[in-house]
Amino acid sequence: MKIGSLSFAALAISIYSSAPAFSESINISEPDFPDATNTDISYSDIYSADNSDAINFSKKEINAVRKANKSRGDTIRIQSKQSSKASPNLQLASTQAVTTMASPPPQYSFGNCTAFSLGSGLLATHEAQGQVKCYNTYSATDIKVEAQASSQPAGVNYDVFLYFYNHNTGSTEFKASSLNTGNVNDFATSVMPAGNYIVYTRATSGSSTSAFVVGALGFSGYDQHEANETLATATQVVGNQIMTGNTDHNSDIDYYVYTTAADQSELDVTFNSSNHVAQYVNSSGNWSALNASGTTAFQVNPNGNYYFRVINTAATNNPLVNYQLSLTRKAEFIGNAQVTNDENLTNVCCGLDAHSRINFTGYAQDANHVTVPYGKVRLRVYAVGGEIVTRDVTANSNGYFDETLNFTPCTGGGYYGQGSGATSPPAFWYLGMDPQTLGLGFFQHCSP
Ligand SMILES: [Ca+2]
Ligand SMILES: [Ca+2]
Ligand SMILES: [Ca+2]
Repeated sequence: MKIGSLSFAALAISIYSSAPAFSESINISEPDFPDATNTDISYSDIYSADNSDAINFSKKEINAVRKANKSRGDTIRIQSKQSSKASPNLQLASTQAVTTMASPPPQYSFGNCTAFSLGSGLLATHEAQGQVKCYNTYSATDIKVEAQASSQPAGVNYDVFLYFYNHNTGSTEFKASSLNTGNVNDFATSVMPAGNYIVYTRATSGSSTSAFVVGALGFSGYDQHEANETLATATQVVGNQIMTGNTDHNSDIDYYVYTTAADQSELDVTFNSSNHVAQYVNSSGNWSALNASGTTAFQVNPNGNYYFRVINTAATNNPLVNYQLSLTRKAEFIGNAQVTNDENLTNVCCGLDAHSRINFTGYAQDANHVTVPYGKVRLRVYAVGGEIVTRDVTANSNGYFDETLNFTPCTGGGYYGQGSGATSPPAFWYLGMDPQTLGLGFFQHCSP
């Protein structure tokens, strides 16, 4: 800060006990804009085990995808010239609010910035390359802010930077930037605390007397993973996780990056939503829709980063509709396996006897015996007469399954089978994912 540091520090201390003067105007100094690009993102090749679709994509291709994605059309309303020059309304805390933590910071004016209302925009120009301009806006509640510089004139590259003005410290805190090259739209998105937000535009390359649009939209119905609008800000996922989210507005995009473990060779992806589609990058370097139903098994490399994204497909976006994106390792074991029979037959020995059916319950588990949501397990019954009943079961979102297998009742009386051995029917009725440790024996009860 230039001059506001001391005076504003005093202001901050008393902010909830006495109202700041309406005319209080803060001058903020121009920050050092972070110019880091997203080229340090590493990608790994991904293969779909379902269709052997080899997918190779380069950083360049990813950047092209991101650039194309960023040309989407969020529009903002342009403020009238009159309203853009009006002083922001101050929302002053009362004396009684001194102990209320929920009180938002007051709205300030900033002497070297142009105020605009959140949800609207201004027409602005950059007349010289390298020029920086400042704008400010405000929200009395926590909100997801998307600052943008759109309708950039031909031949220029303007960039946008989004900051939060911390009224306790008097400092501006960097939140997001958008550095797309060329005169494409720039969107810088961040979830913000209530308070004052500073937007900068910079004529990174070129200039023009023609106006562009600068402003910011605010979205309140965001999910816990926001703001994840770019590959660089993708939500990190490891192990076995279900990511539940929504689209807070029509153009909300949710990026996720799954990092495989050192011993991982498969990534299982399941997606559920009535209003969204999940995508991954296909062999052409383009985003490709994931199967709408069921699980897609991708062959992956260890220690790789694999990107997914979710977008709204409903004609009218509904922030109340959640999606579920399940990203997991392969199921390799069954945990807490339980096998029961409700035919009220008499146990004959060391196992369970059944006449025509057996019920299996348990949890799908990965190689580390961690529960796998939507994990696939294979159940198998060996009945007398050489009958083998096999069923592939998909666990639910908790990794749990509950499945009954039916088999042909036998006649002739007596009992068949015994509870040992893993591969010799009919001795072994149930073959789990790990026959060495999960073997369970049963007897088929034959009617006279
Ligand atoms: Ca740009
Ligand atoms: Ca979202
Ligand atoms: Ca998002």
